[in-house]
Amino acid sequence: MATETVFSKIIRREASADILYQDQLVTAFRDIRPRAPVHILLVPNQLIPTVNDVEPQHEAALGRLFTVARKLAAEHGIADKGYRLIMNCNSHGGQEVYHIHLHLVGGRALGPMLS
Ligand code: DGP
Repeated sequence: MATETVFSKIIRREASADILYQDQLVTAFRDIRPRAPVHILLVPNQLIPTVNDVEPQHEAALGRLFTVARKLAAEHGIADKGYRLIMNCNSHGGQEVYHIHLHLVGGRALGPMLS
């Protein structure tokens, strides 16, 4: 049984967050430590700890992360200049919260990803 993180509480609205979008599959809210003018986290409502735990039954929710990311990028005016989508996995990947999440980061030039 996977251990819940604060993201499950945010999804259930038991912990505060600036929620920008929610449906039956996914929730999107602003990152508490933004690295750029736009920094939004998109999470499946169901707890999946890491990408290593992804199964075919998760495909609908994971696909939804991208359609919502696209919508939020447009709404925040960063679609044309561009943005970065990042999903970290485990410690070497820099994952801190073990409930998978897609970072939508933009609003400034981000430079090379691996440096
Ligand atoms: P990662 O390193 O990929 O696991 O990113 C975790 C991100 O989650 C990090 O950028 C900070 C953010 N974060 C951690 N705790 C909270 C929280 O309680 N609320 C919000 N909004 N963001 C959080």
